[in-house]
Amino acid sequence: MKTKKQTKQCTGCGIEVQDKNPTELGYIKDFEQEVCLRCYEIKHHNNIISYEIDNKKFAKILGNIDFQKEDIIFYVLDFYDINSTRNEYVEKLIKDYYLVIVINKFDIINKNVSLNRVSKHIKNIFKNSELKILDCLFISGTKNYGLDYVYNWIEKGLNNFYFIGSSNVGKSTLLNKLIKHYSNDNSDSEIVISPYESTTLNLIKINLNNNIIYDTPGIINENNIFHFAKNVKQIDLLKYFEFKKNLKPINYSLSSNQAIFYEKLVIFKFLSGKTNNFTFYVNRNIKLHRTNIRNIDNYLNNSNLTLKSNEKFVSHNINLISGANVMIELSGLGWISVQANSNLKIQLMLPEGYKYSVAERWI
Ligand SMILES: Nc1nc2c(ncn2[C@@H]2O[C@H](COP(=O)(O)OP(=O)(O)OP(=O)(O)O)[C@@H](O)[C@H]2O)c(=O)[nH]1
Ligand SMILES: [Mg+2]
Repeated sequence: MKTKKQTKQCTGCGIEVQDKNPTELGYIKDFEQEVCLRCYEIKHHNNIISYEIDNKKFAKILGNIDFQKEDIIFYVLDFYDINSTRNEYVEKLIKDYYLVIVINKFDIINKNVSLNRVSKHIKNIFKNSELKILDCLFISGTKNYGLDYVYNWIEKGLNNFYFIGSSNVGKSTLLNKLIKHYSNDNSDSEIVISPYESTTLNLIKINLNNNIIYDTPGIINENNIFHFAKNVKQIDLLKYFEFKKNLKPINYSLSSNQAIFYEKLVIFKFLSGKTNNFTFYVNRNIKLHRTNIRNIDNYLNNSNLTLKSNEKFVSHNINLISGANVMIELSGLGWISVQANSNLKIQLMLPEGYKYSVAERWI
């Protein structure tokens, strides 16, 4: 991999390096080093040094990109969190340019999921947007699914290519894989990736077989439940949200007045209706617990994951008519699918400000 540098940039995150202050981003001891202290720690010790990172800077960096008409943007979204990893500001910036939607992390779901249904869902999501969508790809950067589809676009053009999307959707992982699989260059330099937010800090320009590709910093998805959650140490907290294994849907046949807890982060209450099946697609690290609505207070006292102390629950009612077949989407917590066999009243207890959505069933 070659990066052309005007000033010296860290090859891991793109930040301009400096040798003055170890407590500021971009620190290197000596200018021969390729990566800054923060990237070194992530790469070699799986440790994040916490710095003040201004998310607004990333918006500015993206806003300053001088896109050209013939450029192609890969708009990367996280399959587990398609709605919340979309970003209104970013979509305004890229609406006049050609883009390919890349739904990453497709490995988290069983392979026999119907691609037709998922594709239809994506079309529905974007049906009212002004984006100039050329294609939609389902891929997995970590498991190498669909890399060819991405590279086919790159191979075709003399354009610049940009990988854009919220923080943590896997842009850098994907770029590293493209370099590893398709580059004729033997450099072993890699962009640093991590499960922490804001890993990439600036544009990183890469020459991939004479095609110019840019990795970009991602804006944080503030709606992810992760931001409302508290655990003893930050590192522990992350473990609940990382995907080491794929999703295992959990079925519950619930009677009215039963509730499912996602630890102490979200409560799903089935208020009324005939006994009904509900399928919860959630990261295995988050434990679900079923109880009667009457026991809610007892349960809330004994949970590992809780809301941050200043957060409180707000209730939202969802009424489904008999025959409805929907998925409720919770950012960072996956989906609940319901086929209503009678009229159902459901209540979600969510942290204040946290948004959910309901869509026609797509899995
Ligand atoms: N399960 C799964 N995890 C993935 C995939 N791609 C990336 N990840 C994980 O997602 C996390 C974020 O990956 P990055 O490549 O650093 O994400 P990014 O979009 O570059 O993030 P920023 O640099 O913060 O904008 C890491 O823990 C990756 O291992 C994928 O296809 N499947
Ligand atoms: Mg990155």
